[in-house]
Amino acid sequence: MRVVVLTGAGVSAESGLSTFRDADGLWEGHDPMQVATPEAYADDPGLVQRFYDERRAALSRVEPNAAHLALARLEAALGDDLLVVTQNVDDLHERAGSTRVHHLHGRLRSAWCTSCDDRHEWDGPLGDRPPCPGCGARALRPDIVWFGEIPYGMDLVERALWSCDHFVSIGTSGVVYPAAAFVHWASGRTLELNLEPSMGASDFAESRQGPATHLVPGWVDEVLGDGGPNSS
Ligand code: BV8
Repeated sequence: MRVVVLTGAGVSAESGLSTFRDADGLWEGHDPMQVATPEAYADDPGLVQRFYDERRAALSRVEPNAAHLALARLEAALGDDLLVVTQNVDDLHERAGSTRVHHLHGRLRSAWCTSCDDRHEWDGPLGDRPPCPGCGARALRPDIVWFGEIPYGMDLVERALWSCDHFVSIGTSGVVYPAAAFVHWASGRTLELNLEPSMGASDFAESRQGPATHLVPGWVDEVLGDGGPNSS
C-alpha cells in the first residue's frame, strides 16, 4: 500500500513553531508571504536573512511532537511505500526518525550559494554574509523556495501522487499552490487531518478535525491496525 502524506505548518504547531496563519500572521510587522519572496531579498537582503536566521535558531528550542513520531513509526512499517512531502522548512520530521521526507519548499538548515550553485548544510546565521565553503563567495542565501519560485522535486512528487493508494494531508490550510492542488493529482483515497477544515476540505473523501498530535497517531494506528499495513 503506497501512501503519500503532505504536511504543513500545522504539524509543527504543537512543537511551538508558529504557523503562517496564526501569530497575528505578522513577523516584525511584515506579512511572511511578503518576506518570503526574491523581490524582498533583492530589496532588503538583511531583513530576509534575519527572518530565516531567527527561524533557524528557533529549531534548537523545539522538539518533534507525537504527530512527527507517529509518521516515523509508519515509515518503519511501510518503508519505501511511504513518502512524506512537507511544505515545512523545519527539521522535525527527520529528528523524529523519518527518512523518506521531501522538502517541497526547502530547508532552514541548508544554505545555497548563488555564485557556485552549491548547497551546504548550515546551522548558523547567514545575515553576516559568511563566505561559501565551496567557492568563498559571500553569496549564500537560505535554501528556501520563495513565492514565485519553482518548488523542489515536482516530478518526484507528481509520480508519487499518481501511483499512491492513500493521500493524507496534515496541518495545511490549502492556500498555497501547487501543494494545494495535490489532492486533485492523487490517484488514491484522500483524507485530511487538520485543526479546522482547510480551503480544500470538500475535495477530500474524508476530513477529520482536531490537533495533529491526536489525529495522526490515531490514523497511523488504524493503518497499522492488526500489526500490518491494511486498508483503513
Ligand atoms: C509556484 C517557504 C510555479 C518559505 C513557502 C495558483 C493559484 C493562485 C496562486 C498561485 C497559483 N500557482 C502559483 C501561485 C502563486 C503562489 C501561491 O500559491 N500563492 C498563494 C498565496 C495564493 N505559489 C508559488 O509562488 C509557488 N511557486 O507556483 O511556481 C510552478 C507551479 C507548479 C509547478 C512548477 C512551477 C511557491 C510557493 C512556495 C512558497 N514558499 N514556504 C517559508 O517557509 O518561509 S509557502 C509557505 O506557506 C509554507 O511552506 C506553506 O506552503 C504555506 C503555509 O501554508 P501552511 O503550511 O498550510 O500553513 P498555514 O499557516 O497556512 O496553515 C496552517 C494550517 O494548520 C491551518 O489550516 C490550521 O488550521 C492548521 N493547524 C494549526 N495548528 C494545528 C493545525 N492542524 C493540526 N494540528 C494543529 N495543532
